[in-house]
Amino acid sequence: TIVKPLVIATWNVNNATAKAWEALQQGKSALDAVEQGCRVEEADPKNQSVGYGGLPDRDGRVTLDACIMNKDGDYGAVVCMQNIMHPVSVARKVMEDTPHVLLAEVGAEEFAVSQGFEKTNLLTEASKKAWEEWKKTSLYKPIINIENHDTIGMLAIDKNGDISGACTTSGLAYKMAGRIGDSPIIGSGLFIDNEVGGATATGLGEAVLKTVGSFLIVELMRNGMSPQKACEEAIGRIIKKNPNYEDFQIGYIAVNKKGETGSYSIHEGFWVTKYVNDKNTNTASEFYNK
Ligand code: SD4
Repeated sequence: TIVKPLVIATWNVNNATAKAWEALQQGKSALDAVEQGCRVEEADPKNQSVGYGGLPDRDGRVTLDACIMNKDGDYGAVVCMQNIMHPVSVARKVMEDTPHVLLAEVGAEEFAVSQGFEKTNLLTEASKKAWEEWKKTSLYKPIINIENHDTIGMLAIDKNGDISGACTTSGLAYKMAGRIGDSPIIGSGLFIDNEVGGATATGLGEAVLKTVGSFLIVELMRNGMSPQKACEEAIGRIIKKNPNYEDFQIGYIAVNKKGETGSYSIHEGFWVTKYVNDKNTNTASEFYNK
């Protein structure tokens, strides 16, 4: 049996999956659903890893990364963009209304403004305070599951059985200026192949980028692995290549064409939100480092 519609996302993001589910119930596409779902987290100042209220880089600038991918394998992304609250929607515009797939920094921001997006100061008082506190030591050592938590990666299957995905983040807190993570990069933070399934990542982007994690998961599923086993294998690659894996967290989620899902992380503490059969549930992911 094929499970549809379905929404699955990284971390505890019930409002976001509920919004995506609502879109699917209205008969909208999986693409609309993931965009609308991700916008909920982008607008939420309490989520300090995404959009408005995101923690800034070392110099106090909030720079956003996001991407989106549709059922036809089209992709759009923005990287290191400032002052625009909804990078996932700008990414969709890049995909649909430009001849390109990836726009960066000022170019992305100017494109967004040309498309009617408003400029907003994304640095909230709370995030500014956290940054000022951080500056006292300027120690760069993210704390697993605490700092750099809550990047949203979302996958959805609509009533036609078509799959789309999106991923949006403010990246690692106190990153170097210009640093770009895995989240907006095709195949790393997100990959969709509508014949096979989709995958998305959260955690230390550098480790995901080096193993092209989401593409790897989709290819493993293409070769017959379940979403769960494919996530485990992708985490296994990271463990093998990073003797210091104790120091960082990565979480993957995946879905296949049948609507089977999986998730796996290096450490305990990674949560997954799934909306299916009219129920929104949070599940603690299986993890490697027991
Ligand atoms: C990054 N993967 O920029 C993102 C961070 C993240 O929850 O996932 N935070 O590396």
